[in-house]
Amino acid sequence: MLTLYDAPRCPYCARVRIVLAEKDVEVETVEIDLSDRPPWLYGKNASGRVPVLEEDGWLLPESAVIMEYLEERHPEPALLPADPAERALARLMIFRHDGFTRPYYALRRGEEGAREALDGELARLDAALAGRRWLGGAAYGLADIAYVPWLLRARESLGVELDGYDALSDWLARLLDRPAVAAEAALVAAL
Ligand SMILES: N[C@@H](CCC(=O)N[C@@H](CS)C(=O)NCC(=O)O)C(=O)O
Repeated sequence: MLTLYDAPRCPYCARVRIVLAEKDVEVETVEIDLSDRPPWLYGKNASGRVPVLEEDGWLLPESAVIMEYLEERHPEPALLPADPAERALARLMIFRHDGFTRPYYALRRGEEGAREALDGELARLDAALAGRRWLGGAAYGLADIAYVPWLLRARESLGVELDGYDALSDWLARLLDRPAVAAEAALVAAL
């Protein structure tokens, strides 16, 4: 049995929640209060951060690594392309996610210039999606899941509208057709 140390408001945890739901993997969830983290969490992950996945005492932190682990452990349905070159490009998108998340957190902190920087990143994603249907290539997968938690939160709690970013808006609409992503959107709306 898998256990996920989880926090509803955490977008990194959302990545793992979405992958688990897509793969229909049974999981026990332990909700962590991020404003009052239990000391034992540091025994699961020295940084005290969530998400952490646990399987029979074996522990795995870091959302990007957890997503890859789940992809290999539960290969169906596939969330990475079969072709090695396409897989590498999907992984590159995930590897570079902080180009997007850095201005998102700067905007949350109210830093000057953050909105412009985030707009630049939205435009970059929009341009990428004008040329392909999904961030990782021809099929939905881990690259989309790696980004969508921040898009949902930017819309819901930072008032970031996607008007004017047509390809990005269409991508988000396609994502919201997926029950796993729609469930995350509902969770974000209830935060
Ligand atoms: N690189 C980590 C980041 C995880 C992370 O920053 N989680 C936040 C919640 S969204 C956290 O636990 N923050 C507590 C802290 O920074 O002390 C991952 O991808 O899993």
